[in-house]
Amino acid sequence: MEKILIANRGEIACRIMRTCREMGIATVAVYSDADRNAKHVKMADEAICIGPPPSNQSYLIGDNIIEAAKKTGAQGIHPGYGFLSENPEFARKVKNAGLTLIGPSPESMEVMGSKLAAKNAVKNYNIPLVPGTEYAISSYEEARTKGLEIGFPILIKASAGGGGKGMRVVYNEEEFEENLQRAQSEALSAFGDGSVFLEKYLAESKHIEVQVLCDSHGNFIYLFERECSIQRRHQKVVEEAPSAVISPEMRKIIGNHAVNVAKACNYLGAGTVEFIYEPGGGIYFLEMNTRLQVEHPVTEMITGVDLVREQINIARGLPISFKQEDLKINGHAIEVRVYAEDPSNEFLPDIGRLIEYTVPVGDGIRVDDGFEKGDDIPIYYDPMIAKLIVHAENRESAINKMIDAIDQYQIGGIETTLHFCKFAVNHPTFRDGSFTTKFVEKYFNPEVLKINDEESLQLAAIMAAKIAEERNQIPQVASKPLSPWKHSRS
Ligand code: MV4
Repeated sequence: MEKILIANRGEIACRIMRTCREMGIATVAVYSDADRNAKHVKMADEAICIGPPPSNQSYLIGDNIIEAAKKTGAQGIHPGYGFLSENPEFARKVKNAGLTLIGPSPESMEVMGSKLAAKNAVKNYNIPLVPGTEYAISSYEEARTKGLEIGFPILIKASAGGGGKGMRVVYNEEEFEENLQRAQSEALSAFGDGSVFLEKYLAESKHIEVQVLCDSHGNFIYLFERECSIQRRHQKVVEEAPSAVISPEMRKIIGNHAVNVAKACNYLGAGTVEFIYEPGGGIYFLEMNTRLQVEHPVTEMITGVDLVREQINIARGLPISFKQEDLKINGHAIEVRVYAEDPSNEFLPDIGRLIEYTVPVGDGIRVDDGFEKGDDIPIYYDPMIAKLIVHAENRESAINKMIDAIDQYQIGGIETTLHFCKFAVNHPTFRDGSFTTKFVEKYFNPEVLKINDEESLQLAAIMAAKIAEERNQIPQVASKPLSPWKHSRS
């Protein structure tokens, strides 16, 4: 494999190209009309336009992407995350075109794409599952009988759902039947599959996931866990590795569970096995994500492994470059996601031009981004513009480094979630590790960010006074008025 097409955009396309370059592999970018001048296009050796801005007319058209690979002579396709990355049909088409998809087989994607099929696949491996049904509910009578056995609160989940889509919490029998019907019809219209199942709802729990790598030589390796409990509407905000609450003994146990889940679906490449952990209770397998994840850098920071390099070598038929015994956890890493959203305005996407953009620098600071100063943030895609990752010798130093890095990060022209991220990592509940997936709901309201705003206002007042002082000493030069803070949306 000497040339790889990256079937993605933004930070992840840039991230993948960085490793390709280090490996001496040529890169092909694909782009929509909205991304003509994007960073990932400039970074690539070659670039091909695959359609108009909406992703269902460009980044989601598998045939056009395969055509672009053939035309440029790329032998491999890296799908990144999102878009076509977990689409078994696309994986099959890539194979049939004589190309290599850097990812698992279409069969693995199919099994893990269905939560019920996934639960069935792991049956013989003694993997702990949340109390619930391992089959689709066919009638309310059946649901009621099973539900009373499980006990409220109950979570109704769509088998074909993912990332929190198609979930409904039921607190008592009275609201059960209506919620069941709603969940089934929502699942049918959203995924074309109305299958739903029941689980005991673990309200105050932690999201723990284990990174795995599997090669074609029978090696299955776990690269420890990440904790991603701080989420907002199923969008992760803060991720870290390792988790503050997983003991070394438990780490081994869940690592082995994760490897067994991967074995159960004949997995190949990089994957993530998701668990839910109830502190003081159990830890249970939820689902497997058959792609490279957004938060993979925190695992790279604590293990020293380049996951994209391993993915590419595995796709080439090479073995993983290390053994399980070679791995150890080095320090602590935290990632925050920088979204072009306004936390004080219900997190509405804030599009516009990056008129100021300076990334933090320093030892153990990594920024994975897909934009440059002067770029316009398009409205058509995910609003995540960058990931800020820090690595330090322990968790407390990592938190402090993150706060310092956030303070250094300068973004003007659009609102971002950076303030919100600072609020989260600086919160006592984050610092002491006791936070759960309820963190944002419990502790966040737009008022908490105003404290920061007042600080900035004070700072702005001091700076304004200083500038006025300088202007009295230096002859004034006429300049066009330009607000550095906000650009019109036109
Ligand atoms: C759960 C759960 C509690 N109990 N399952 C959400 C996404 C999907 N990957 C699995 N998810 C969850 N499954 C049981 N039985 C909690 C979550 C969950 C969550 C739920 C509500 C609000 C935010 C959440 C964040 C992470 C996980």
